[in-house]
Amino acid sequence: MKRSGSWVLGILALAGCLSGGNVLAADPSVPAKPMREITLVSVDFEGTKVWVPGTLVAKKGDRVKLKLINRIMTGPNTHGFAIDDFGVKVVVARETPQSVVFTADKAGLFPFHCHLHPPHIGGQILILE
Ligand SMILES: [Cu+2]
Repeated sequence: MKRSGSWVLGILALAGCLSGGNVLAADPSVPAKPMREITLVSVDFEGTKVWVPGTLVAKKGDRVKLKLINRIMTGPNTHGFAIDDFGVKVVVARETPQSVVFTADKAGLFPFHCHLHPPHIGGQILILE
């Protein structure tokens, strides 16, 4: 008897986990379109200004929110962040993080860069089909 009782408990626990997952998936507060949030930091790496990470990934149709932080402590107070293919162009002051949202409405590999300083190393965003 005791053995079958623990079976029942095990099945109930499993059912609870499964229904819990279903409840979360059906939660109406979860937006239909995912918002993909990515934080980028501009740093000085041994004398080279670079946005990190250098490669971002999203899926076509995603809303992409980029949080941009300028942590370069020397030189100009501002650095730029631009993705020309998506009309993104932001100036980020050292003490003032910025956020920008855009829709990844086309797939492909698109460069981003600092539009204020051409030598500042940018990167790329890969939008998957
Ligand atoms: Cu720059």
